This record gives sequence, C-alpha cells and structure tokens, in this order.
Amino acid sequence: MASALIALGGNVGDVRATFVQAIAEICRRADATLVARSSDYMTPPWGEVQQPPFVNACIAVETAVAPHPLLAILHDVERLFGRDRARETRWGPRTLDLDLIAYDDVTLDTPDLTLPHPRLFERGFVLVPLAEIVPERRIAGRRVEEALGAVSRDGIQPLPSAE
Ligand code: PH2
Ligand code: MG
Ligand code: MG
Repeated sequence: MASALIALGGNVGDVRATFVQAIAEICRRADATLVARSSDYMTPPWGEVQQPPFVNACIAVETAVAPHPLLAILHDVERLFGRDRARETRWGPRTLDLDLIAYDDVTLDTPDLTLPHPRLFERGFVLVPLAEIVPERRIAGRRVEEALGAVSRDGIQPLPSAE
C-alpha cells in the first residue's frame, strides 16, 4: 500500500457537495482507504484574478493503485463532475480539480505527471489544508508545516464543517 496525497479544488457549482461525492468516488475506484480529510477552505483565486474564489481541501489515502493509473482515475472523476478540459482556460474556473501532490516518496518526471507536484511549495491553498492533515510529512525533504511558513495564507479561511 502507498500513501497518496490529493489536493481538491473548484470554483464552479456546489463545490463542497462535489468534494464529498468525489472523495467517495476516488476511494471506490482506487480501492483506497481515506486516512485523513482536511477542512474545506475558501481561498482567493490564484493565477487569474477575474474569477470567483475557490474551495480547496486535501485528502490522504492508502491505495495499491500505482501513480499513473491513479492519475487516470482522478481525471475520470474530474470528468464525472463536469470538468471539461477542452473548454477551460489554464488557471481558469472549474468544477473540480484533483491534483496528485505526493505518492509515498516517489519522484517522477513524465509529460503528464510530476511527483511531488511541482508547484506545491508555492501554493498556500494546497499547503494550508495539507498541513492540517499531515504537518509532519516530508515532501521533497521539507516538512509540510515548515513549507507552510514560507507562503502567504492571506484570505485563506476554513469553512465550517458541512457534514
Ligand atoms: N486552481 C487553479 C487556478 N487557481 N486558485 C485557488 N485558490 N485554488 C485553486 O485550486 C486554483 C486556483 C487551477 O487549477
Ligand atoms: Mg490544480
Ligand atoms: Mg489539476
């Protein structure tokens, strides 16, 4: 079994309801156990300012599915919840974005998948939820909580538990 960290994001539709269903679907398709789930956070849009705020969260799962097939499952689940990569702009609005952040200590650099996620350490909207569930985890040699100290948390607000 491997420990995979997955970041969830979205800013179109009922994103929090999408997350609940998407997490269940990921676990079903990857035969994965949900080990931890962060709170949902409201986060200012990053990359393109003219769009609504995002909701972001992170999960930790145990799975035997290898990184590339796991990525394929994440893309399938994005599509299931209305994501249409052909019609969207880079960094633009989306119903559901599922990013594989880390997979055990695997490092990979392929055209479709880089592990750990290459922009992880730039993004408060990933590091804040991640530090809630795995503060002590080392990714690329850095403790998650220490990495969080180096990014802005401006405007990132935990949302009250919905379930
Ligand atoms: N995702 C994007 C673009 N900008 N901003 C925030 N706050 N959160 C995201 O998940 C996000 C974003 C494209 O995937
Ligand atoms: Mg993303
Ligand atoms: Mg993505």
